[in-house]
Amino acid sequence: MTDTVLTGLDEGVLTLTLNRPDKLNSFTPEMLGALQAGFERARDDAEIRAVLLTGAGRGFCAGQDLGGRDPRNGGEIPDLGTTLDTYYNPLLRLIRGLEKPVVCAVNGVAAGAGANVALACDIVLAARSATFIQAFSKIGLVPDAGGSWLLPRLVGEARAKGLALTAEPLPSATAAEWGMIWKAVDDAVLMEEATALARRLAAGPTLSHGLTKRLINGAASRSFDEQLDHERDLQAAAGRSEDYCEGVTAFLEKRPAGFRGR
Ligand code: T3D
Repeated sequence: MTDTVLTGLDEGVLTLTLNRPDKLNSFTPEMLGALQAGFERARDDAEIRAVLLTGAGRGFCAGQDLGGRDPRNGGEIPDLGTTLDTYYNPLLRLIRGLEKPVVCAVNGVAAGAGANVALACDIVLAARSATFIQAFSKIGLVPDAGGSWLLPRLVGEARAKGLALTAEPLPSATAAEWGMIWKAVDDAVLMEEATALARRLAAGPTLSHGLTKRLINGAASRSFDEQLDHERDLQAAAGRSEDYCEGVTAFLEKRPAGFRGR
């Protein structure tokens, strides 16, 4: 892993920090590769029971590094479908498919694919100073990184189209009011709150958190009937976990549960 994404593992939480602050952490291929490697590590390492994603400096992420897309330098513009296939889509699939909670601490502006990577995380906290910008239309592109799927589901079609077509910055407090993110918090306490939340989740019943994420991620594409069947199947699996036995025992013994994530 390179220093464009910093990593740290503490109390079961893998923290991934986007680290190109002078360019508002805009994504280079190297950085996207490093981020993908971080999420693969989270998927494969049983010690990791939650991920915390954030950015260094005053921005969270300004999307694709446009320095690498300069049409003036005579070079060929890459096929953007190929870059999505190579870099963004595998990353988004990893984040959504990871059966462990992913908390995102949006510390400043989140634009383009940067906004949509944040929205793909499970619980998004944002600093009050942060804004979300569907910047794509400003440069003649369409929303990507899952945004065209996530946005209408999070905020409804009218607001999704408004955000995507105008590229107006949405303040984090409004994003929270609209249900686009979990909450907006004072800048000074963002990392404290996000870290505490990620640690709490990492100490929780990881298997059931993963199954819950699977249920909710897929709910929009299933009928009510299908979802009831899916709940039945996943509840049966959760009911066979060590953490379920521990949870019920702890309740009956009137003590806090000591979940082990399996
Ligand atoms: O290409 C593909 O593979 C397809 C995938 C596309 C996915 C996408 O994400 S497309 C959308 C790309 N992102 C944008 O269009 C956003 C561009 N940035 C901005 O509009 C503004 O920077 C912000 C609204 C995000 C923040 O504005 P502000 O005024 O707070 O900061 P700034 O002064 O514009 O930026 C600070 C520095 O970061 C500046 O560098 P400098 O001049 O000090 O050396 C600026 O150039 C740099 N920066 C910001 N965003 C990018 C960037 N450099 C490269 N790429 C960026 N996206």
